[in-house]
Amino acid sequence: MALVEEAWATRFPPPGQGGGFRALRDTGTAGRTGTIIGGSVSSAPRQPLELFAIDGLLSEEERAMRDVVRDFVERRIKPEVADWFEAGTIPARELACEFGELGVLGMHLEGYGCAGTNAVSYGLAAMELEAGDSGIRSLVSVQGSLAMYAIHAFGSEEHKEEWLPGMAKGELIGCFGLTEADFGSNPSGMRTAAKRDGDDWVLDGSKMWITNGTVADVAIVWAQTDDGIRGFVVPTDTPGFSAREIHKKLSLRASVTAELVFDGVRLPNSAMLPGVRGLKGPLACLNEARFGIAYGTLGAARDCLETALSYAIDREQFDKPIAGYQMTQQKFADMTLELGKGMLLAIHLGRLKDAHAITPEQVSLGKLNNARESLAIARECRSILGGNGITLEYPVIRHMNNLESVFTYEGTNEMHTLIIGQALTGIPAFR
Ligand code: TGC
Ligand code: FAD
Repeated sequence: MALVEEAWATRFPPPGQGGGFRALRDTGTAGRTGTIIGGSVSSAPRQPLELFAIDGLLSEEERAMRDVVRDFVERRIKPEVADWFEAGTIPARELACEFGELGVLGMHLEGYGCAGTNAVSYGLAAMELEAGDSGIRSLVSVQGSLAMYAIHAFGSEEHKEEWLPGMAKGELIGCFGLTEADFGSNPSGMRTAAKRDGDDWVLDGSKMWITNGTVADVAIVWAQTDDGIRGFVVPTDTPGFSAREIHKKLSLRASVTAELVFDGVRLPNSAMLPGVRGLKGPLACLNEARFGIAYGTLGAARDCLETALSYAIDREQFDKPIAGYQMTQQKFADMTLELGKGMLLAIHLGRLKDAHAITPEQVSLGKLNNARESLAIARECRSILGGNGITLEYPVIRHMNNLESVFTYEGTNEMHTLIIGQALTGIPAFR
């Protein structure tokens, strides 16, 4: 059983039935309702999210799962990721298998070898992975939330049995091709097309900026057909399929990004995802990944903030720690507020998702706010590290550069602003 699954299987009582706040109250750590714990502000440094007592909002099993992933990231990712980033390469296959053992690939999906956790646990895992590196979280979220989710939600039983168990183990890697060079924010204009030829489909076109593209065994490709946009399950060894890695990136360097080309790729009728037609298919997959990003970005921001805090406490200028200056403390207080508010929003969205009550607009609130604020936190932390802030000796500029991609992918800041604008006014302003 994968580690995450084991933690989940422990099945501690959910909040309100012995876990969460009630457990804290019963053990006397939360004080009585209406009382304020302690009479003064502690002079011992505290971590930002501790100030918000976030752990009290999580069940024991959610905390246990988060800690399993955090431990893996500390041991396996953090010691190596700066070198991967500098080299612009990752051991993707090796990592995928390790993530499979950990149980985080498609962890919120039910059956077919997936762990079947709740949405909050999935979000917390994304957060811990992105505290390592956004590129590492991307590997996992493209696999689970985009490629596996598309098959799980819209695939035939044969698709699910053929692909999902191997993908959950990390033995098979997936990618998700929606964006094209000329159609990013507006995927409805895509030119990649699948045409009928007898019983087969023939796929022609290309996709751009595809995470995991050159290491994938299977690509979920969205294409125009006579019947509107449809999704296709494309084994990457099919003749006519090729992938070319995109180099010279200054962001998401510990991630594989590729262009996919389809040159007369012949596919059987059964390659089409039968469960959805139209742009709502890929957009439904994006809801899953955007939800994970609302949590994930906070992991990168938390790592920046913790790094900057410890740096500022140690670093002396004018004979005292730079953390002792009011302007630095204002920066830390403001960043902690944004991190904590982002976390409260993410947990709220997670609870809505677990209650099957979340809407796409609400996912946009999380993606927009948390990507934007995490990027702002990373930039501020970079300045606190001074000259040291520009080297890979510290994780901050790596997170900062990565978050530039995260700000853009899965819907840019502007697209999510317009989604929220449409929800508020009823007027679409995309065109
Ligand atoms: P529009 O006319 O609004 O909608 C078309 C159909 O889709 C439905 N719909 C949704 N369904 C599910 N979830 C959503 N979030 C949905 N949003 C819309 C809608 O109801 C309609 O259904 P129907 O039945 O009427 O046909 O479509 P539009 O062409 O006006 O586009 C709207 C817009 C701009 C919001 C959309 O195109 C968009 O979100 N653009 C951004 C594209 C984007 O996010 N691309 C991401 C590519 S994948 C990626 O970046 C992976 S990064 C790696 C990683 O994740 O780590
Ligand atoms: P454009 O759409 O050209 O946007 C450029 C600018 O114009 C943005 O600021 C945008 O907000 C603004 N703009 C566009 N339209 C409007 C408007 N109507 N109103 C106001 N402003 C507007 N895609 C996939 O399908 N699969 C993947 O796995 C994947 N992985 C990625 C990995 C990385 C590292 C990156 C960088 C991208 C990835 N993408 C992937 C693509 C990503 O989703 C797109 O880059 C993103 O959707 C934006 O599209 P674009 O780059 O074409 O920018």
